[in-house]
Amino acid sequence: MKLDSIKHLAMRKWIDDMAAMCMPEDIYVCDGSQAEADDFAAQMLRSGVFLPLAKRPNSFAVRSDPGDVARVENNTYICSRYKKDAGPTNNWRDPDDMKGELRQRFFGSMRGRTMYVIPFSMGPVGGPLSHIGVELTDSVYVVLNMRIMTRMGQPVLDVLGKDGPYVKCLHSVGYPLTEGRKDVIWPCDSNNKYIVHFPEERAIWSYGSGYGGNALLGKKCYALRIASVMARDQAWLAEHMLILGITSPEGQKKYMAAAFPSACGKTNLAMLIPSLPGWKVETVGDDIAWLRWGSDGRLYAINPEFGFFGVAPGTNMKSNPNAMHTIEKNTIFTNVATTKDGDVWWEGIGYAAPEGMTDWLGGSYDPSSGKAAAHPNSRFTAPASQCPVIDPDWEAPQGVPISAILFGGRRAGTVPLVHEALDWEHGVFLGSIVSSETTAAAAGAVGQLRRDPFAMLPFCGYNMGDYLAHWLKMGLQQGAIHPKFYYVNWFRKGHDGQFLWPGFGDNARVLKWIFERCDGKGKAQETPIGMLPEASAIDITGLELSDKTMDELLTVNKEEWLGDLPGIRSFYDSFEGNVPQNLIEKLSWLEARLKK
Ligand code: GTP
Ligand code: SPV
Ligand code: MN
Repeated sequence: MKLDSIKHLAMRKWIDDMAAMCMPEDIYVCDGSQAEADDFAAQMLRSGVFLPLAKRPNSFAVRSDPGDVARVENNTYICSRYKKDAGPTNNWRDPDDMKGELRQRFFGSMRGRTMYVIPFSMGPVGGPLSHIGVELTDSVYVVLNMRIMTRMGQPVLDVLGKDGPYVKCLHSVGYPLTEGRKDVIWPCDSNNKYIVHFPEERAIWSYGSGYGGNALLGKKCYALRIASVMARDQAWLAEHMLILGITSPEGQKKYMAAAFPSACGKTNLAMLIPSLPGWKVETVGDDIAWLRWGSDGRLYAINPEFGFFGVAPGTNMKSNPNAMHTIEKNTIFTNVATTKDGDVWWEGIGYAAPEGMTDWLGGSYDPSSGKAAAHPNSRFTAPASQCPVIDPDWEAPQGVPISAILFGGRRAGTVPLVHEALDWEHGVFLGSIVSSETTAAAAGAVGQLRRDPFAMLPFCGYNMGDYLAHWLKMGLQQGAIHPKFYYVNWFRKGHDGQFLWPGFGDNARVLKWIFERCDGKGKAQETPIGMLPEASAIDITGLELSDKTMDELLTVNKEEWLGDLPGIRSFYDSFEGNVPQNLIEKLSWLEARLKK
């Protein structure tokens, strides 16, 4: 579509201004239609960026630049007016200084390319909990991924009308095609990445990367970092949470949300097939939840996304068959290995690597090299509607009512399989002390333990101390029917270094206990850290788990917990008085209980 099709004059002016800076050869407004997407895909096939996959209709594989494979937290900035509003866990720069520096980067950055205008809605178009954004990008890969991940195109412009509010998202891969410069498969400026948020202006400027959360700006940049600020201002919550519906054999259904850090099991839990007969899980979302109190006092959640940008390695017909079916067609694979017969492959796909594979770097795969064929953060982008267990209410504009909120992370020790908070305030405390070992979802070392409150450490668009205060305040809402809070850990290891808990479909056994607890049933005993299931309360029929293993999974090791407290305390201290007093007192309360 031509730029004239935009009736929103302020938006036109913004696009003109950004184009004057970035100097694209052309501007194109995306209508979001299938025909348009087909044209783009054909263009990508012709240029060799997309590799066709004979085994999967309308699906493609893409290899990124090896220097652009994950989110870059060191290059991610929250440019609020005051440094204090970004807090100690975010990189901060003065917004004007940063704009000045970025203008130089964006100056002429789209030369020789088209600037695509992507109007997108986070949440069902026009829904009461939905919000709109417009991304300007010089990457067709981004356009095609955004079309899967968000509701995109003309219907969004229609909702905006002549003057509706939207978040301004500017993205350039930073690889202008100036005279003589040839395009490459994965253009980027990998040594000069900037993922920058201006929360007061509700704007995002992203430069130099084409990968995932760095470039698909509706996802982490908007739906978490900018939305968390909107949510603080407007009394709602923008969270790094999956949403699932779970139905008991008696036909009773509850919805649960769960916050786990990146690559810690959200997609898997959201689509799990319970190993317990008669139980059913359905998916509302796998990564992000926007929550708000409903008029009936319950907490309602929507999934603002339209697709899944899921971790490929480890996904197989045993661990996550629903994901495997979701990605049978209409899927973009990034940084996986490809097979001779036109399919994809990754570590943990469930069968041996076929002969003659090409690895994620484009070389021939040598199994004896010890190197991975797929990048550990290789991903699939697939429409949520293709998930065989997508929840019938996954697009309900008002959301689904949440009965339980789970926190979790990768902890080899200390944290038991599951424990329950005593109340909302204790629940917020549990969320605030989540810690997890780092994964390949972000550039940097893997396996390092860090504190990651609410799995939001890299995604909170303001001071995390204020964020915790916002959570406490949300609980004070008059007439609110509070969900219950849980802290789970699927990743506890035994002395042999093996996971103690089978995980995946067997996580339903823990969900069952949570379900029962929400109904005032399910046996629990009080411990210093909260309510733990009695050993017999977790249904392990059909599992070969020794009593000793269950014991290990469900004990509170006071020494280990006491060993964790100094780290929590110094994390709290780093906020220089900005962590709510109630939480600081909860920490002393926990210490006293552990020492008793
Ligand atoms: P992001 O998309 O980065 O936010 O990740 P995510 O939280 O959705 O993680 P995902 O479900 O994709 O899982 C990441 C990795 O953890 C995959 O390799 C999974 O196979 C593995 N995993 C998921 N659930 C479990 C579990 O219950 N136990 C074990 N041992 N591994 C799991
Ligand atoms: C995460 O890192 O939590 C993701 C992947 O979900 S990305 O979209 O790259 O942020
Ligand atoms: Mn995520």
